[in-house]
Amino acid sequence: MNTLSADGIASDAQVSQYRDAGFVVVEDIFSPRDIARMTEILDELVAAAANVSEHNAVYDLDPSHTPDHPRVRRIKNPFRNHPIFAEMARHPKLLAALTRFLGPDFRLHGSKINLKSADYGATVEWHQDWAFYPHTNDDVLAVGVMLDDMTEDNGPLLIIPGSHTGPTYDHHQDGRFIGAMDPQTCGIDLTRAAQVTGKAGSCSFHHARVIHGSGQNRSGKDRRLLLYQIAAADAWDIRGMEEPTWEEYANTILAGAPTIEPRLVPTPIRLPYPPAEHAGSIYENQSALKNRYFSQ
Ligand SMILES: O=C(O)CCC(=O)C(=O)O
Repeated sequence: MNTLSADGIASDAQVSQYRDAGFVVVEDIFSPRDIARMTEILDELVAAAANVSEHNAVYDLDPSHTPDHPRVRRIKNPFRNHPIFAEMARHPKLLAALTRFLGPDFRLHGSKINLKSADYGATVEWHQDWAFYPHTNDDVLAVGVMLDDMTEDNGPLLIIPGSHTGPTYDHHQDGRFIGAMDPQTCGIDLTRAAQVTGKAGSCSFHHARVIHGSGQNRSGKDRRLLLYQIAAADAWDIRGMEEPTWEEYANTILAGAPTIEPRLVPTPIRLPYPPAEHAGSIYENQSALKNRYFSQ
C-alpha cells in the first residue's frame, strides 16, 4: 500500500524504491520561494568568484574560469559557508523525508553545490560515495536538492539501480585513489543507468554505495544541484571525526542526538588511500583518470 507518512513526505512506495534501487526522487520538498532564496545567494557567490583565481575553501573553479567570466564548478561546504544552506538543511519537510530513510537520529557530514552550468558544466565519472567516506554502517546517503529542473539533456544524475548492495569497486589508478571506477574494467553495464530527473524543489536521495555519475550538460540551461551528505548518528566515518571539537560535531546533528557508540555492520570497504594526487574536489581527484566514460 502506498501510504503517506504523517507528514505526507515520502510514501511507503518511495521508501521501498530507495531500499530496492538505492535511490528515489521525492517531489515538492522545497517551495519555489525556498529555491529562489537559495539561488539568489548562489548567484551572489558565483559573481564574487570574479575576485578569485585559484581553488580555495569556497570555490572549485572550472578550468575555463577567468575574473571577467567567473566559472565555478562547485561551491564547497555551503552548509558552513552560508547560513541559508544551514537553514535549508533543517527544512522540516527534508527532515521528515530523512527520518523515513534513516530513522530519527542523523547528522550532516558534508555538503556541496555542483553547478553544471549551461554549455560547459563538468562531467562526474562513475563512482560510489562509499569509496570516499566509508562508515561503520551504511545508513548513509546523499540528498540532491534540485535548484533547477533536472532534465534528460542537462546532465542529470545517472544511477545504476540496485548497485548499493554489491561490492565496493576499485577507485584507484597506479596505486593511488582517483575517486572514479575504470569504466573499461569494472565489469558493469553502465548503459543500464537510470536518469534521475525532477522539477526544481524536488530531492533525490541516493545510497552511499550506489554507483553514479553524470554526463555533460548539453542544454542551454544550468543544472545546479545542492548535495547534503547525511549519515545515521550511529554511523561513524571510519577515517575519524572531521570536526575539530565535539561542539562542532554536535552542531552537525540535524535530528535526534549524537552517540559515541557506533553501530557496526560489515560492508565491503576500500579506503581512499594513498590519497588522490589531485586534491580538493571530486573533479580534481578524477582529473588524471585515463579511461573516461563521459566526453568533456
Ligand atoms: O553533480 C552530479 O551530477 C554528481 C554528483 C556527485 O556524485 C558528487 O559530487 O559526488
